[in-house]
Amino acid sequence: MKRIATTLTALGLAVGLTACSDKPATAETAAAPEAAPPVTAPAADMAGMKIEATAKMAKGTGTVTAVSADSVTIDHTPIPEAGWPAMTMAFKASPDIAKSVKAGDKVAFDLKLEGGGGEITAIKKQ
Ligand SMILES: [Cu+2]
Repeated sequence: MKRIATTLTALGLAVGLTACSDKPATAETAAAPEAAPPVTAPAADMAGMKIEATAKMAKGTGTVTAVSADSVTIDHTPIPEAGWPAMTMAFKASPDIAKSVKAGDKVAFDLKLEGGGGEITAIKKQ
């Protein structure tokens, strides 16, 4: 009840000020409190985007520096989809993909982003 009284007082002041200054500011002032609640909506959307991002695909290019049975290490250029700068890192890869490249190969690859890393789903020598 006290809050309502305060609000009414504030509105009264706003109307009073508007009447004096003769500006159409009242509409904006009155609209502001109504516009505030939806601010939570974008936050919820962001949470949804994060979940989506964990299963996101990305493309990259770089030079293979090492290969193991189930990983390919690539000195890659920046990958904006993952928010990564250029760096050398090991990616998970199926044996078939790992077998198809060797250290020194310049490659273009598709990544399935997961956690802080990624799995190479396709790789092609350039
Ligand atoms: Cu990286």
